Amino acid sequence: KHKFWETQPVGQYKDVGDPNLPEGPIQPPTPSSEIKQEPYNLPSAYEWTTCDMDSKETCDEVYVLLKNNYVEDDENMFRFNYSKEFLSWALRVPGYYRSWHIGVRAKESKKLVAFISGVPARIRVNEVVVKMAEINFLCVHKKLRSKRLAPVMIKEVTRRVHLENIWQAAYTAGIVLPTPITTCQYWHRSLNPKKLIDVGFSRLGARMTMSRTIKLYKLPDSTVTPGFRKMELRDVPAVTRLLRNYLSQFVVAPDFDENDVEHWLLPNENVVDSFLVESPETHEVTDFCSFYTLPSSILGNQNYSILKAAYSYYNVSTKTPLTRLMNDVLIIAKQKGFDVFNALDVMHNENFLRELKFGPGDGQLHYYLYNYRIRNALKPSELGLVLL
Ligand code: NHW
Ligand code: EN5
Repeated sequence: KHKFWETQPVGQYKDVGDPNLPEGPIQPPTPSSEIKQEPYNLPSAYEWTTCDMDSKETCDEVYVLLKNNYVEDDENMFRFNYSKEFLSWALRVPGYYRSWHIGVRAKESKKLVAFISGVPARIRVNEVVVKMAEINFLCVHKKLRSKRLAPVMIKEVTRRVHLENIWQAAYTAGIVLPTPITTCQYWHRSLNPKKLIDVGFSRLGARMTMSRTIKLYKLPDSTVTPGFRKMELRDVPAVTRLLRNYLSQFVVAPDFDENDVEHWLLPNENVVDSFLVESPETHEVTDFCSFYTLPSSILGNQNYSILKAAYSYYNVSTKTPLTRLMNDVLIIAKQKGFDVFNALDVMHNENFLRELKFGPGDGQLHYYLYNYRIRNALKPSELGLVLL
């Protein structure tokens, strides 16, 4: 059934629940002399290119490829439209390898027709911190689909990750592959219900009018928690401590240091927004919340072309109840003009989703590890990792 994935060091369906298999790497590192030194072969009309994301032109080419060919919902009404600033942030992370930003061009026209990327990360699985690649933005131009190009791209990124002496990876997908470590549900909180209904993102509920719906989703004009403010550079040490302590309770979570927090969580306009609560009495940072900006193109609507979506990222509550913290973040997202606030049922998100009027979406997100077996599938609430 999975001609490619059957050959890869990932959890296989036949092994699910086998108590004799140990947790950890599925296969040992290949001796460096045995790592293939040349790239894999592409069909003869295509060639590999390393995408220099420092170059405006290259960043623009990747942006356009993804804008026209990346992930859509199951009814092809919306397509992710990651911004250039977002791609630059997501790919140029602390310690990144340029060689892991891999494109495929048509030899003749030099047009970029496919892409895959990896970035380095330290991810803790139970007690063990593992150096991994986070693989994302796998995309093949619509006209080149179903030609088995994706397996070649995956093998090529794997080879280049191995060359850096890294042997594990983490990735997510909307489709089921062998074998998820957990499956998460997308939830959506309407901020601009009229537009969401007009573009077909959402529907008028049974026995609901538009004006009742607008009233249902109304939010206050300003945040309510005393000491709630935007995160600043000087907060990096305190946020790192707060976040490391919080993430330590999950089975799988990133091992963030101050450098990582500065990159991933310091506010970056139109890319990532972060807020915290500083106690008005003690000036201690007690709570933290964040979201990233990922608009979608609206395919074939007369009136609207972009859906502005915010995605819940990392949130930590120690003093302010999580529901109150997230209500403040919804207020901010509404103020900033987002149409919808999305979240997965990871970490403690279950505790606020229903109360804050999120509803389940029609999409799921499956999480995977490459060359690392875990004993038992996790519950989404045991997962402390959000990939972009
Ligand atoms: S998930 C988003 C993936 N991108 C999209 O959905 C964009 C729209 N679709 C496309 O561009 C986030 C194409 O449909 C793609 C497949 C390119 C998806 N993950 O070339 P063929 C990520 O970026 C398998 C993994 O004919 P295609 C995460 C499929 O099961 N495998 O298909 C990426 C089949 O194998 P099988 C996927 O439609 C993680 C084979 O590809 C997949 O023209 C990558 C068919 O290939 C997916 N999303 O192109 C893995 N979609 O065995 C990283 C399909 O079933 C692993 N396939 O026959 C780790 C590597 C690093 C290790 C380091 C130690
Ligand atoms: C990860 N790095 O399907 C990338 N999105 O629910 C790969 N549905 O937006 C992962 N179909 O339910 C890709 N509205 C996996 C996700 C692919 C995109 C996707 C889903 C997630 C989505 C929307 C629109 C559906 C349009 C028709 C949806 C319902 C909202 C409603 C609001 C009011 C309360 C109830 C829910």
